[in-house]
Amino acid sequence: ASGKSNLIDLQGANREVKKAVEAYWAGKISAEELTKAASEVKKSNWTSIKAQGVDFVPSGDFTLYDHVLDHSAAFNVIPKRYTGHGLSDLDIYFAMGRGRQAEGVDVPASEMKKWFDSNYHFVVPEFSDETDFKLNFNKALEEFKEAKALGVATRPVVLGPVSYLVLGKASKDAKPDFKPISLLPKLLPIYEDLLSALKEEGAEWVQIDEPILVLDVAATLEKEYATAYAALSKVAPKIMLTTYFNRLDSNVKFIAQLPVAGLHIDLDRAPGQLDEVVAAIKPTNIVLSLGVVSGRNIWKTDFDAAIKLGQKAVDALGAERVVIATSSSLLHTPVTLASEKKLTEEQRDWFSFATEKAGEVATIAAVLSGSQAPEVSAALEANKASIAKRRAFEKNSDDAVRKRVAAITDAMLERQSPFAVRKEVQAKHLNLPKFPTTTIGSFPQTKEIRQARAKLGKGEITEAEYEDFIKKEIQSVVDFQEKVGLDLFVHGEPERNDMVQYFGEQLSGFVFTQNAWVQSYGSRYVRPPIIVSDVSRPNPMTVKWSSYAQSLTKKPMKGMLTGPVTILNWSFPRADVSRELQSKQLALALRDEVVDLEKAGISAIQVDEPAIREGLPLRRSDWDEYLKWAVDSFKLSTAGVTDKLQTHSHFCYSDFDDIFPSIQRLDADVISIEASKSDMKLISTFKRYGYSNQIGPGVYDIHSPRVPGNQEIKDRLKDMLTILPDSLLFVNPDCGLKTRGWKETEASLQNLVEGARWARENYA
Ligand code: THG
Ligand code: ZN
Repeated sequence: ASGKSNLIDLQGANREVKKAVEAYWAGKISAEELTKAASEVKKSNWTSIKAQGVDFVPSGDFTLYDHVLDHSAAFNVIPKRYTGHGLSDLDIYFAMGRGRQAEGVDVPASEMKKWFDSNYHFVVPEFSDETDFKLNFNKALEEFKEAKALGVATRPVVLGPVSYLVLGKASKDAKPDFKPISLLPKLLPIYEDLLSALKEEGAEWVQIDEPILVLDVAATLEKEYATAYAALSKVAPKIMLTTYFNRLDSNVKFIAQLPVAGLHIDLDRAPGQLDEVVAAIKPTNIVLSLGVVSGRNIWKTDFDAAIKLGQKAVDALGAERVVIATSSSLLHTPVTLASEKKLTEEQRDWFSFATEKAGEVATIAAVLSGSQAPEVSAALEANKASIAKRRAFEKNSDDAVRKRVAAITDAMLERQSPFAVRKEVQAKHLNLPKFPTTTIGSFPQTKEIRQARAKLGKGEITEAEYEDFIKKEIQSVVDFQEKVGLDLFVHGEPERNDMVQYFGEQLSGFVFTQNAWVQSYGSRYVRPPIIVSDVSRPNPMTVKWSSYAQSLTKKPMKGMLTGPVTILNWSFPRADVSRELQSKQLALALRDEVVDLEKAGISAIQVDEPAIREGLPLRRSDWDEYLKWAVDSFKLSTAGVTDKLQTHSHFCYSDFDDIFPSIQRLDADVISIEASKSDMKLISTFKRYGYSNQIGPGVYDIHSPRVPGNQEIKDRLKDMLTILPDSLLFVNPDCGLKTRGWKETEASLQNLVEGARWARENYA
């Protein structure tokens, strides 16, 4: 067995790539300086991974924005709206990722989608029969050479042709029945050029990612896979066909027949698939790469368990046919534990970030190769001790919390009365006009707010001074909403950094990092908190701010919380208990908060679940189980109130077709959804299924600084009202305003309020 690791895209321990990219956008550094900064990060990745003892160091996976977008740029999959403006190739690339509005150019960003079940977003390629594939540049080759010049032999990584096409979508001008996969014959020659150039340059292996192989849809793509890999294997270096995030299931039958030299499987997510995969490839010469070190969590690998799996494969296939690897790209984990100065020794000993994981891969591989080296034995012993200590800690359950979870009843999940009754009660209590206007919760997080928080962190201002500052911010957000004439107010969330971080910090059972950033999209990063033990709420979390905000106005103030499923999905969860248990613990903590908010005089509370869709298992056969506990958790968190309390929820990026009955089952009084980009398709879904509660499909897209025109908003409302009953419609933007500036926020919301007034007059 030999070491290996399929890292993608480590962005530098201090977010060097983010900083350089944003500096480039701001015109502070040149394209050359950006390239240089990128090279530094690549160099440090290659050398540090190699230093950890990994044999197969990946290259070609580095990105300035998104690795799927890199393929689109390289393959000339560039929608026409981005060309012809005289932009450089680099600026076209960024325009596709984030849009561009400057110097007479006004193009929106391409659509982004969640990357499988992760919190990473990729830029969706757009295809049609007009797509004119060309190899504009060979990034894999360039980076292979760049690493070679530094003395590091690497294994280039590319996204495979079938996954690349299937992850994309038909462009707006494509003919109605167009399917991106129909372009495979046209795309394959591009891959052949790319791969044969790698072989000529001396690459022994290439890693070709085909993550689609873990989805149900792969079963319908057997022919395409056979055609593609028959063609590619003729010209490519040895192909390591790489899958991750789930099990291959029956797809393994055709996968084992593909002419590839290696197959990588995820044994972190799906350890149970090992026997079946081994049996399927045993008669072939395929090398099996075992993803035993998790690319998705931050827990130290249990070497004994990993070695057991590895030994099984070695016994069946022989050591020369087994490779040890991380389960997936390490894009989803922070760069290095070395940056964490505030963890206790005990906590530090539990974790392993990307760099440390590369070392784990090397050690496990060394053990399986029969190494007797003293440092290998020492690492093995140290791991045993760490794992034992963590297991001992895991026994410290919070009995009160466990008992409370065990005592959850069905009645606790239901509101006192059905929606139809609640709607009447709330109408009287809240006294909102028809077509009520509201926002999703956050208002612009200005530089001043970030600075105040930073100053508090550094001790440059006192807690009291910080609170005064936040109060002033809330006051000004309230004044603003009075002035614009909104109906249901929010306090603006100036006190929050990232919402998940904010709630995690106030709940017990979480641990925080200083620098454990993970890319969410482009130059945007999040720092997921880590759930390490049973979760509970020591004190009210938001009551102080919400009731202060309510005291400033006669308009109803919406309380603002993040839901249990989203907190779970956007944290690093524990690995020793189920996600269901963690979600229910979070739900009980939030339930207490919701009840306390009502007691404090708040009459509407929004519990956001933007991540409920992304947490959906990748295989349909696993959906029901997830949806049951996910929906139950949301209901548990919101159902402890009287009929007077109006519950809201918000969902981002939601493709609801699949999970509609679950959205209905949440039984929120009002939901707001991101609909402004998906052209009413989403709203039709609600019509088709007959959604019965109130709904606010976003009337404009907040992800861009563009101000929606007056008429544009009226047109949207008109469209919506052809589908939705007027008594159910709320009027709101499609997401929170935190990343926006005040200027466009004011102009946009003025138009929004005007739109609602117009609707009131015309749909009386
Ligand atoms: N929180 C978390 N995950 C998320 C979102 C979130 N995933 C989906 C979506 N929202 C992603 N959107 C963003 C938007 C902005 C930022 C990150 C993710 C952001 N990040 C700052 C940055 O990169 O500069 C750093 C964070 C900060 O300063 O607070 O602005 O809302 N968990
Ligand atoms: Zn949103």
